[in-house]
Amino acid sequence: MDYIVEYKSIIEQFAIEGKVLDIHPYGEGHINQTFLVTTDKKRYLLQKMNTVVFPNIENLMKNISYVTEYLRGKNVETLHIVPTKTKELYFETENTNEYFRVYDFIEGTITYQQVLDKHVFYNTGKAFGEFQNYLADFDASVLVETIPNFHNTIKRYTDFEKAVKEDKLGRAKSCKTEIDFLLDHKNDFSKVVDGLKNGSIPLRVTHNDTKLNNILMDAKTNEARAVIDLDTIMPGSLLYDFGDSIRFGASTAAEDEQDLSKVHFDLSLFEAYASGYCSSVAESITNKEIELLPYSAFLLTCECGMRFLTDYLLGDTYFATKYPEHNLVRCRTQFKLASEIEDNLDLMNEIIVKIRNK
Ligand code: ADP
Ligand code: GN1
Ligand code: MG
Repeated sequence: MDYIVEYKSIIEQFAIEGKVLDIHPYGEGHINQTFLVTTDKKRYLLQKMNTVVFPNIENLMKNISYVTEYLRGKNVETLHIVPTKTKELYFETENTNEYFRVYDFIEGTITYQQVLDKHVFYNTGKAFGEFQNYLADFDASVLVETIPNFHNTIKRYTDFEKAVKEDKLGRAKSCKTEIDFLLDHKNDFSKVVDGLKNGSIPLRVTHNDTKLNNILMDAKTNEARAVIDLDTIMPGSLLYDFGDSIRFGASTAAEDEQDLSKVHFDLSLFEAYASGYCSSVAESITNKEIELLPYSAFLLTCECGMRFLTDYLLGDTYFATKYPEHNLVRCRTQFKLASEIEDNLDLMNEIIVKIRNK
């Protein structure tokens, strides 16, 4: 596809500097379509937003605008929305109802798809913890819940059961082991939902999608520069953010590795991230949250696998996929990791106690 032909008229709706030289797909996100735009002056990130996932783009962009302005007010490096020439936060095409936004490309940074160095993961943990601190006094009432029940694992489980029952595409027979894994763990998914409900876990403003490729690291120093992908900033639990980082980053393989013998939960990566994270949130994290940090890694890994499996059963309508079994492959890595995490919960607890007593 000639991306310049396809998207030049779109990018020109925005208040960008310079003449467009190149446009091509960029990054490994599963939700939006992302393009790197190069002009003779600057680089930009153009995104076609996913309206299946985010039906209310106006509220979504208002959320991001509030959060980024707030962070900038604290001198924190963050996404910079490039408005349209008519000063809107996004552009909607006239006939096809496609929605686009543009950010400044944050130069001199790198995104990792896998942890190659423990110290980088420590830095990531520290940065996501700091991000939690920055959001601590953000007024949650201005935020619209962009995806209701996003991390409501119980609701996710009900959706999964429904997808199995309907089995629209006749795929359930090819994933019996994975379905059984979830049925066997049916009673293990409620601790955070219940804790939020009964008040034993505090409701905070959280990122909710803290995987490694949603943070930009400085290309020279490997220090964290900016937390990105702010689409899911909503009220939630700190445990969602911690658990999701571990599920993605503390694996020895990619999220879609087909050879499961390469996929393992790495306890030393867990320790690195937890050390960084706890060093940032030491003052604000509650005892209950500390107690549930290891469990949150298990929970979020199961939940993500459950979501991949549900999408596979429903015909891949949510996550971007590159081949027909892609969601099933992703689900398998998550369940392999979840089992190993489950086996390591005691050791993970000991690590957390050690970190806290340092
Ligand atoms: P998705 O919602 O599909 O995950 P993201 O917003 O995470 O999309 O963007 C996809 C990828 O694009 C990120 O993982 C990152 O590598 C890159 N990216 C996004 N925004 C920027 C930015 N402003 N500057 C540099 N890279 C970015
Ligand atoms: C999606 O948008 P992206 O690729 O950073 C998803 C997350 C999943 C993740 C799995 C809005 O994240 O919830 O954990 O894929 N984002 C949304 O890799 O659903
Ligand atoms: Mg992303």
